[in-house]
Amino acid sequence: MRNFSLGILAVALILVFPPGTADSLAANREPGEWTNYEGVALGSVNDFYENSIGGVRKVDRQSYRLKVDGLVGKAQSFTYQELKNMPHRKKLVIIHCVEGWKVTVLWEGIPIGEFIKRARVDSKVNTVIFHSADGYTTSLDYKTIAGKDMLLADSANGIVLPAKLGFPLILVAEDKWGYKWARWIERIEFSDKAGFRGYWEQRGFNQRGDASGPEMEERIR
Ligand SMILES: Nc1nc2c(c(=O)[nH]1)N[C@H]1C(S)=C(S)[C@@H](COP(=O)(O)O)O[C@H]1N2
Ligand SMILES: [Mo]
Repeated sequence: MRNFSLGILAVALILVFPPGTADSLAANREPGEWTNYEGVALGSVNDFYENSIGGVRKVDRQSYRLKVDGLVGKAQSFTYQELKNMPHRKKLVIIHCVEGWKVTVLWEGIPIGEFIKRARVDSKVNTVIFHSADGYTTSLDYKTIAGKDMLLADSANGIVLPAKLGFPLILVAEDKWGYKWARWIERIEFSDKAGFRGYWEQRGFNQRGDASGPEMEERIR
């Protein structure tokens, strides 16, 4: 009788709490994270595999400044509060890392066009270089980033961008490999140095970084 009841209990527990269901995934989400957007299931900010060059940075909200400079008519500096007050847009974009994982996230942030407008970018500019608090750098072609009006996101899945994902700002480098998604951005440099190679690009990763294209540079050996 006793073994029988235990058996029933075990079956009942498996029925109520099946292993590896949506519920156990949801339990790993940060409080307040959206799970769906316009019918699309979102991943979680906790689905990222942490692999930063110098570990997660904790950027101080009060002393933080975003510098926008280089070949511009008027260099800019923004506090966190000033960034929050700028126009924001939402975009649903999947991030793909060369290591083989991807996450679907609803990003919200400031379109790069807002910075281009305020800084009055020079016509000689062909490259945008991102400088991050951990010394990381990466660059994107100016026409691509301006054409897609890429976001500098300060929010992911409806919550404030977590430190792990790059608080206060991550570049939502849509259609580009994860290494183009600069996190903890503290400087946006408008440049004419198309040959500038960032941290991973110097180590052989493809300069264009198209997620549909090669991971490694083919010409550099
Ligand atoms: N500042 C900074 N940004 C960065 C990185 C980094 O090390 N430092 N890593 C890049 C890489 S390789 C990826 S895939 C994405 C996500 O990084 P994660 O794999 O550590 O989550 O952030 C990108 N942005
Ligand atoms: Mo990556």
